[in-house]
Amino acid sequence: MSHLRYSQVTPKSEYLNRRRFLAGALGATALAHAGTKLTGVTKSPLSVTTEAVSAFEVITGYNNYYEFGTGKGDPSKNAQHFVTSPWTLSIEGEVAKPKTLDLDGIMKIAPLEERIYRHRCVERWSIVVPWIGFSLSTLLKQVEPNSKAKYVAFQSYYDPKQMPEGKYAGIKLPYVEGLRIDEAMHPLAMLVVGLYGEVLPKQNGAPLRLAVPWKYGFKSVKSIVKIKLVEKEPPTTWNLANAHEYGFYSNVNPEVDHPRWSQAKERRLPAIGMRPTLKFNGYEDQVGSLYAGMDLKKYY
Ligand SMILES: Nc1nc2c(c(=O)[nH]1)N[C@H]1C(S)=C(S)[C@@H](COP(=O)(O)O)O[C@H]1N2
Ligand SMILES: [Mo]
Repeated sequence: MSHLRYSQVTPKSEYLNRRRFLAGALGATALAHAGTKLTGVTKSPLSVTTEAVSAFEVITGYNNYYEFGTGKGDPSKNAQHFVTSPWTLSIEGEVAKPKTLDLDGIMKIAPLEERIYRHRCVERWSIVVPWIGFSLSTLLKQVEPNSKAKYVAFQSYYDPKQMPEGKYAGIKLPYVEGLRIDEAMHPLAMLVVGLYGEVLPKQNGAPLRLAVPWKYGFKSVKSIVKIKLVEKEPPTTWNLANAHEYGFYSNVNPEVDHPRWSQAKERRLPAIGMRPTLKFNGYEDQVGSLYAGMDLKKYY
């Protein structure tokens, strides 16, 4: 039912007309919310239900995406001409059935679900996002990991021509990330193709990004081109940049401070005031057992 193809989504012109009508009635902000609508999306029980979803303008206007600049407003400004179609995703490494997928193939990995997740950046801001996608585990099972597959490595797209600001980012690109295989197989770990009912905006990591809601935001890698099952813990961008400040695990934890600031509190954008940060970002009941017996100060 929601095995959507890009060709099956509501024609953009029709959607835009509706949006223009609303924009006329409500003012200019509604026009910013004019992406390609995704249909046949079901609501997932894995959602946060009690907290208010952050405004579209906040989620799409305040971003970290260093390939397009280091300022929070840079990605929404600089990523708009980024070419995300055609796209090729390869899933390879320690698997029985490696595959490469185009955009249609990516949209057909699994039925699309809306999941409202908290997103907590290591810099102490947070938002609540209605992501659209499916569990990463669905894709991993399709390629049949072998017994050597202990970790999953992710790689972002990088093209200095399309991403000229990346040269001044101060981090090594392409952006790379990783998860332990049991973390990657956890149903909360999500591959994301949309938000707020629409195809993922470029500044949020189109066409495909990760959302790992119990970890700091930098684990949720954007514009994914490669997923590789590997035997050893893979290198990760922020750990390479500063191993003292950013570990491989990076689970949200109010009890483990960043060397330069406390992680006990956070700002829920656009508010200024601070609220307490929850252990595993509020997902302890679901994911706590993954880390049973681990020293969370050592494996930060
Ligand atoms: N490729 C890539 N992925 C990335 C980043 C980045 O700079 N490049 N920034 C990370 C950080 S620090 C955060 S907090 C989230 C931000 O996601 P958002 O802009 O959709 O809120 O993306 C993560 N994924
Ligand atoms: Mo972040």
